[in-house]
Amino acid sequence: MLNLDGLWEFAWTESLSETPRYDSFAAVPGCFDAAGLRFNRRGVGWYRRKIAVPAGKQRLVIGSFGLHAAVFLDGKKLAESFLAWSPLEADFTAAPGEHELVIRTDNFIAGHPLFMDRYDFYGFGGIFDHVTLCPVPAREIRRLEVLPLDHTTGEVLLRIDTDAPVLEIAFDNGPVRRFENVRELRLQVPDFKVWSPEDPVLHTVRVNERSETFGLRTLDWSGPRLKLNGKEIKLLGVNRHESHPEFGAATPEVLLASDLLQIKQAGLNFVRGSHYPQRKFFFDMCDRLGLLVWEEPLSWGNRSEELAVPRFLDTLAEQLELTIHTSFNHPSLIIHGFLNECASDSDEGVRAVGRMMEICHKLDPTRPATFAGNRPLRDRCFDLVDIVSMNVYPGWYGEEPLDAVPAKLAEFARLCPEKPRVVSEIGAGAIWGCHSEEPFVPWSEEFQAKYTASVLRSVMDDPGWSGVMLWQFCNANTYTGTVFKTGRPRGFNNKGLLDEYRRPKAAWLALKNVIEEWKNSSSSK
Ligand code: ADA
Repeated sequence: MLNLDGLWEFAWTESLSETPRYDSFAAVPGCFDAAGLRFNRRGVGWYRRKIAVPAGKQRLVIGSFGLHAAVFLDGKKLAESFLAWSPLEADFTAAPGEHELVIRTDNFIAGHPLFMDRYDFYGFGGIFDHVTLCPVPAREIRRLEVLPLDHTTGEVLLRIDTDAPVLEIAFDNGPVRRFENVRELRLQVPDFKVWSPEDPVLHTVRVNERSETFGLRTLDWSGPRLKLNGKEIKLLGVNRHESHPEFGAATPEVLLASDLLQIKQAGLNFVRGSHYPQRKFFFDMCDRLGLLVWEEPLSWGNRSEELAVPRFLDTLAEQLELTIHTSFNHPSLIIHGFLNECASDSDEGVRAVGRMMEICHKLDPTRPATFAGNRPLRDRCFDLVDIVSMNVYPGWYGEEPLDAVPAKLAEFARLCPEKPRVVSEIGAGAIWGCHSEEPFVPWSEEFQAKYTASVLRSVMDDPGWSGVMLWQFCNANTYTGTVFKTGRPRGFNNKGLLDEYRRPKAAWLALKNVIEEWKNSSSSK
């Protein structure tokens, strides 16, 4: 595989129809509108370079991009996608030798099928992840999915999409076994070890030229509590955006790794990738750290009118399918999500959630699926989902005082008692460095710290909750123009437990202390 990251020629135009003049340079991966010359601007970033193409079929892959991308070889369009934050693949054959490669990305919101201008996170432009080129074998293994069936016996189901008549299969460094004309196989992983957050052991399986890493672990959501490897688990985690003031959504891997390490080291076991697909590096890191993940396609607060638009729904369904297939073998991925805070109290909501649930169940029977809803008392979709997920902000939005948080959470925990329930979002804003004395005022670090501790204690002490995902890990770029009750000072959603430069606020320390106390008290019981 050839990695094409590095220095590319760059052009900027205000519209898709203008001819680019490559009078500049840009780093790949990189956002073009996060900082510097084109900060906050909407337009088209053209990336150009020469590549040496070998003989035979090739596949160019862009790991992640925003918001719309197209790939051109010698001026001919090979592929185009609106599935922002997902990988984009372009297959081609060309005469061996040097060719001109252009990746055109734009961050226009108008006309985008999935991204709307009122979303509470910034729609960055650029190439967010690696660009690679690799040869495609004639009878390639197009897809190799490992479904862990039983963590006590090590049994897995392999689903293989290929035209190859003969399959040579090996686990880890074990012996190669030969199979003919099979597409699904139940096999026993030799010398298997179970994957868990405490002991995240990975296995590999190779089928012909393709190798996949996976973990042996099972999930059970048939009763009121979520179980991992047969044991009840409480998910304690954060929501996280791919966001940084300088790098935008193209967060460097060193930063991504440090974010995930901080989450793990704080004693948390969960991260929700809000509100779009996550990069491979993110998952590789979570697999190895033993962090559990919720992933979802791009969507946010969609109203019933939007849920009735075929282009919106079809594109969402397409991205959900791609996301499930792309992340399938990562053991850290335990929940498929979609349609954050959609109009789940409407007919359109019921139809849209029903359609997405069908996709999840069809493609992946091994994981539960859900959407994060924000209208728990009038939701009409709870019957459809595997886990009931609630985004609730008592004591922040609305009239309740901070002290009302435990009672409100206890009330929500009683909804849908037959299914596992999680608080998929909850949080309060704070400006880093803004302090107050008791009684704590909103926006101070102390108010947020008290809020966070109260939320965590309420969820940990209540067997009705299978988990909580605090909103949010760190401050994230959004729009200053967004009108919300309590505003978005400085163009950031300031509910981060850390600020946008990952400087901890008092709430981060409070969180670590509460978790420590909880772990000590549970181990002494
Ligand atoms: C919602 C939404 C988040 C964020 C949050 C907030 O729950 O899902 O993306 O906007 O509200 O900060 O108000």
